[in-house]
Amino acid sequence: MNLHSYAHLDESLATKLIERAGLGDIDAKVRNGERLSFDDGVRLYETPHLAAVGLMAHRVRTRMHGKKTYFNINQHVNYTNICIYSCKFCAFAAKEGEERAYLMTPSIVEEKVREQLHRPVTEVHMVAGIHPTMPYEYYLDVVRAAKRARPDIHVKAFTMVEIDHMLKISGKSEDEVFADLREAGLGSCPGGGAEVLVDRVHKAVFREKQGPQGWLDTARKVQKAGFKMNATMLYGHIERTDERVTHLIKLRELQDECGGFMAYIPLAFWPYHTDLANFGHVTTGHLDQRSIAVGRLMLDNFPHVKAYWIMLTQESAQTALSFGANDIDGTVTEEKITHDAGTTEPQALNPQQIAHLIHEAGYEPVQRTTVYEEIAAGA
Ligand code: V47
Repeated sequence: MNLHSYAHLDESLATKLIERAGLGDIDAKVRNGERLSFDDGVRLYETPHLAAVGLMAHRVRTRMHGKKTYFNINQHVNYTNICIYSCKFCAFAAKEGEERAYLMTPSIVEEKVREQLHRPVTEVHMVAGIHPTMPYEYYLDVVRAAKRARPDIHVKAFTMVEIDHMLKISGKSEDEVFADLREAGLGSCPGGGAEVLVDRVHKAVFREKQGPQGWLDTARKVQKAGFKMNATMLYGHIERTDERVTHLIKLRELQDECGGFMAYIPLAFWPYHTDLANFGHVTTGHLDQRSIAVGRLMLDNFPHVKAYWIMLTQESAQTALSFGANDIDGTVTEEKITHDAGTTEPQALNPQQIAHLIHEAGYEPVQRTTVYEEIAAGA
């Protein structure tokens, strides 16, 4: 039997397993490239047959990306943890005057980026709390500082919550703010702050902060202004299955309209030191893999699904590559948000460690830029 017929055998076994799981109708849609419905999404989240869901997602991933698994060499800078909001899931935020509160001046941000000049970093990822008093110019200066330290770096910064805040305090039109950000050197936006795009969850765990409609409206503005961005979902706390599916469908609709999303990133909730610490447990391996797989299957118009190793853990992120994920994020360097909430993952991985995780799982590591251009090995 040659390799080709083995592949056939695998395919027919997979199909049989999916049919036995009672998911043949969804599989037929996936194979024909048909869009999955809300009810399909709920079934994918609720079926006990996780392997069948994973196989379907894996087929989609393979169709789109083969064995390629993307990563980048990046650095995180969380320029302040001082935040006017008190989201129940967040252990990172602090109030002014607290011992752990900090604020980086633009020159500290510049220094942080300079510290990594000996590494081939291509992206700085900057998100932070919503500071009560820093003026609009501060945000532009933070971007300018990163670019001053490393002019060729891609600045991926500011969640929709931060962008909305800037729009409000700038005293300028939306067009002017986006022009200022572009001129300062902003390249794209990360996908944080979406949490779960459903009013019930918003009221219960992040009521003071921008809600579902606000996040979507700001994302629309950002994409219409020509910036690419990512989208996340914070899962594994109080959200219900139907709410997860609603979240995915809202993202899918916005992508149909604007097309500016690059990756979907399900973020596993870490409860320690948060107001939801009584949860007492982290997400399960089952829910982690299912979140990746259902995201891949529902978000038929998203090019990439990212397994963010810091929140998933390296083990779960590696497994996720066979459940629909085709990206594992990057080297990171000095992550604070998940570490404040209790992760025991390292602060950073080097490119060799990332490539090892990907290789060992049977995939091909491909270094990318923030916007998914491939960087040739040794470049
Ligand atoms: O917006 C906060 C989440 C986000 C916790 O776009 C928590 O490439 C888990 O969005 N447990 C920030 N999650 C991180 C983020 C991100 C990370 C990596 C890559 C990209 C990208 C985006 O983290 C926040 C919030 O949704 N978060 N607290 C917690 N205790």
